[in-house]
Amino acid sequence: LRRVAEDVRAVPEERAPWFPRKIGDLDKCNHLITKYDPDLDQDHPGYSDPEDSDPEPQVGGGGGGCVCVREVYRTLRSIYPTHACRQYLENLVELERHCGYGEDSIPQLADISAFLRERTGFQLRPVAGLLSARDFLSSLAFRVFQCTQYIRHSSTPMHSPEPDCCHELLGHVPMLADKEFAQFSQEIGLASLGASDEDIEKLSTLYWFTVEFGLCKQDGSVKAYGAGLLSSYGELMYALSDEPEYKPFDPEECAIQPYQDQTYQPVYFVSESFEDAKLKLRQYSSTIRKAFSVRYDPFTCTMEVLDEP
Ligand code: HBI
Ligand code: FE
Repeated sequence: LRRVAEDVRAVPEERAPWFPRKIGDLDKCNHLITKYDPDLDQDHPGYSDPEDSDPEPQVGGGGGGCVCVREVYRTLRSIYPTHACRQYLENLVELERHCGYGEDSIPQLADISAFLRERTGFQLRPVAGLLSARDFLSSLAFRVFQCTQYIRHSSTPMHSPEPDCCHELLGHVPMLADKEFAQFSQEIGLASLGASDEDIEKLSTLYWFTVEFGLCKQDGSVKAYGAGLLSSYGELMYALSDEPEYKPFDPEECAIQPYQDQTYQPVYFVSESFEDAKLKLRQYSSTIRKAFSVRYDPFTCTMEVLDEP
């Protein structure tokens, strides 16, 4: 009997992993991973914080600025005109005008979410920390961006090991207000639904080198559109210097490029345009083996699943 049970288990799993089918299912996409634990990781800026001291202010937006946020904003803002892509700059100005972006305030998540909805239909949803790649990517399929609200440790204003609200609001939000980029982001999400762990890993790497650390050509020079770059003064300067290696964006190659999150990237991928990146991603996604295809219905906020076995 035991042998039979083992034989049965050896049959490859046919069913695709669970995935959200309606926007409310995102309530179940909340698996946090503790990759950077301030209690255990000696390199974490919060490592030596006494247990019972005041934690960093858990600002849910809407508060006055703090010294840390002011420094981050002021420093980064000064190099955006030369380092950020055109779409980023245009949207940042809009966010400064309409959503209270600036060095002296932390805008409300709800206001930014309303702004994004009007632009691209993206909405922000608060999340407590780093999510599993599967959960994080699947929410993009619904044009939902899971957004942290805490602020980085004040001892390291220029760096945070985990995504914090400076990274989300300064790195991601202005790009999510661009139609072409929003479409690109959603399509990574759609490709991830029901994908194998191996394909999630590849899509995650693709996400890393585009949405987080992507560069693009613009008016004869190279500019940044990746959120990891646009929220890190040091890496933004480095990425556009002559130190790192550049490769033309190719999803196949990008998806298996080794990366690390401890220091700057040794290599960056440069897209011709968001339109071009989107078409290449689409071609790549069509090679991911899945027994079904999905289509998002924006009227009902549900996934239509086609050809399901
Ligand atoms: N979780 N909250 C949150 N924010 C991110 O930016 C994020 C995440 N989980 C995984 C992730 N990013 C990426 O590194 C990819 O694995 C998708
Ligand atoms: Fe990010």
